[in-house]
Amino acid sequence: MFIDIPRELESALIDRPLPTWELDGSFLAKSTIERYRTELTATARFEETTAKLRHALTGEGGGYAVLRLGNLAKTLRTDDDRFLRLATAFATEVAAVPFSPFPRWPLWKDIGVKVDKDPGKSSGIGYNAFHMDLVNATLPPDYTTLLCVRPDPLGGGPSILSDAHAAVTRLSENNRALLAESAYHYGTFFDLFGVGEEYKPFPILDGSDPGEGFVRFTAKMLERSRLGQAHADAARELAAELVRGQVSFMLQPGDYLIVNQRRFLHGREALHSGQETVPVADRRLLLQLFLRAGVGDGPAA
Ligand SMILES: O=C(O)CCC(=O)C(=O)O
Ligand SMILES: [Fe+2]
Repeated sequence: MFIDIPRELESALIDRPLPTWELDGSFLAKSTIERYRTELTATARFEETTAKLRHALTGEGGGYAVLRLGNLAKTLRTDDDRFLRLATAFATEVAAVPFSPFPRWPLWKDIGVKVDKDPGKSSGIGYNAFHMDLVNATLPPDYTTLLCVRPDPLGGGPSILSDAHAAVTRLSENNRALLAESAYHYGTFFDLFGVGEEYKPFPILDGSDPGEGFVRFTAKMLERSRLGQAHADAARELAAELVRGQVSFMLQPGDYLIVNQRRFLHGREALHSGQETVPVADRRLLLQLFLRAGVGDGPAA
């Protein structure tokens, strides 16, 4: 699931600066997607690399990929827009439209480290349990993507991933039946674009095939939502199966993790203790971008 960029593609990409992107509402403009595509499809080994990426995300047993953009990041600097444009161009090759569900945020959203925040939530320092992003929206992003600018300098915080449908097949029929009931809820829903309506309460399983429907789950609800006993127990079983099937790895600078939310759930182990001693500017930093599948027919919202 790790995809290297061939050397000749790397050097071609460094020599081919992409223009600034434009937005159409909260979606990347179609004209930008077309422009990036024309610029890059002519580049040696680009199509072969993006085909690998699509296969990793949607092929049998697949559901996530890490595109290793580290050499490009080093040459172009991760805080340079040129590098972000390339990452954005790769994202569109997933056959998806990048968008920002948060009207007040730029297309790429910072996930830094905040020592005062709920440790189990985004940018907290603790264990970030298995979840899908925007779980309580009727139409969550098809893909969530995380670009690593800086890993935890103290060496913590490996990413965790688990095949959600595989975990579900290991549950008892009784638990699966409970998870299919509209008995779950999580979080707040406020001022979001392109992800449908608030879904509350929702069923975790909706009976659709792997790769089609979501396993609409966040283990964070076990601590933070009031759930009935039987439904909570079934959700706890699912959380345990996700952990049993997990893979984990440390994102390196320039690694671009793309997760197909219809197949895999993601999370992160705790950062190393002592974050308060690390200057803010040196702490772990990721950039997050969401994708809506279905290119060609414009933004599906
Ligand atoms: O910090 C990470 O690696 C994951 C963050 C995450 O999943 C989120 O913010 O939704
Ligand atoms: Fe997440």
